[in-house]
Amino acid sequence: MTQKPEYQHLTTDNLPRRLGQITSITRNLGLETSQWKVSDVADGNMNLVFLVECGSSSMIVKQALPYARVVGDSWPLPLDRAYFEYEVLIRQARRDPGSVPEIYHFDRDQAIIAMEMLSPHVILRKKLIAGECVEGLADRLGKFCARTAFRGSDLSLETSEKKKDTAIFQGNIDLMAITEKLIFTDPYFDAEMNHHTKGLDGIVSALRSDIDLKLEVQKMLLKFTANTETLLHGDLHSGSVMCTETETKVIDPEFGFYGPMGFDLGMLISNYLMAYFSQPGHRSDNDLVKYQEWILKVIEDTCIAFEAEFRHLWNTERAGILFPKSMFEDQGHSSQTALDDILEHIWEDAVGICGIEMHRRVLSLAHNADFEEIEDIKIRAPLEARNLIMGHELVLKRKSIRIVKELTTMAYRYNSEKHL
Ligand code: SR1
Ligand code: MG
Repeated sequence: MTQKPEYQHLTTDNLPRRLGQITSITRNLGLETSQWKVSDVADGNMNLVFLVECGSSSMIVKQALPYARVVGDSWPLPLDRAYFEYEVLIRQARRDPGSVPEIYHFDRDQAIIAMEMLSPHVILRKKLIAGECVEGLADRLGKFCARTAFRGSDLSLETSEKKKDTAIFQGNIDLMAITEKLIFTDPYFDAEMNHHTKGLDGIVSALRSDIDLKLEVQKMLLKFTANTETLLHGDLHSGSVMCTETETKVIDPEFGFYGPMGFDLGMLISNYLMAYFSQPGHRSDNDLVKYQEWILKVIEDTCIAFEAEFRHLWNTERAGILFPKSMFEDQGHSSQTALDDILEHIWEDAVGICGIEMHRRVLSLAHNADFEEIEDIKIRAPLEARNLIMGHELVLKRKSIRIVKELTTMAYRYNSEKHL
């Protein structure tokens, strides 16, 4: 019996030797490994990422480390997160064709995924910080959230497929535990890895003293742990999206899990809101107003695209175990009230998640560059304050904020208020 080679992490030096005999890779890069140019382009919190180029060909090689890159080996993590990422990517490619990079090679034991190099795409967060617009962004991601939410749910899947798939993703234990801790728990007490900008102490302490807020956050956590409505990306922030001026792709679904249908939409809106609030730290008055208006319009249009696509799929593809046509249309009964109810429930969850994500990116371990790159903390802290307080209002009022316009109007109001 041949033994599987032991896990070994890739380096810019050993990568050509390690991958140079894999046909699906050499088909793209060629057999002349001495000509391969390998660069370390890791940028996120978790993994190794290499760009491999040969002439006009290129690909991305991603490898999970046995720990979280951002913290080091004191925080061990399973290599199998690469397996979950791969499994999500192939489902997303099926459920929303063209939305994710093409995969060339996957090695579960070595935790390696080799995939299409998206070029000249740039991480959306960088574009938002630089004040760049992306045509079609809202439509693309609104549809992505709707298609993956609907097509991975009991509205679409046959019961055995859904249950088997849910069982597979229940194995992504450690990454779900990170979300449970860093997103839903740590921001609300003085946890070890927390940090926040000087000047925010008063606001942070008020948030942590608000028992109603903590209760509502924990109710949302219960939904995260107990609802298996659909397969989610699980980490759909603006660092998990890559764009050109006109094209948008989604990357990095290693946090994939079965959970509430509003989760990805809520996290995405939250990251747009943080981009919105942080803008005064990145540009002058001249461009500021126009660009902030564009971000709010993206939020509104994303929700419009989500709803339109979800309604379309409900009417044309509803073949799963939930709300079967045999109980409604086939008997001449409309299912539109049920659809309205489901959309309302998705929206309520999205608003709740949105508020919680706004808290964790300012209080917990993994802050985002939108605020962090504002070096002057006298400018940064008041902007983060607006974000924290609006997050609070979103969590508590998520049942009464009925439409996206109410959310963007609220953001517009906070953007002109002084909370510090
Ligand atoms: C240690 S991981 C911290 C965060 O980075 C990932 O991108 C997720 O957002 C996670 O919560
Ligand atoms: Mg990531």
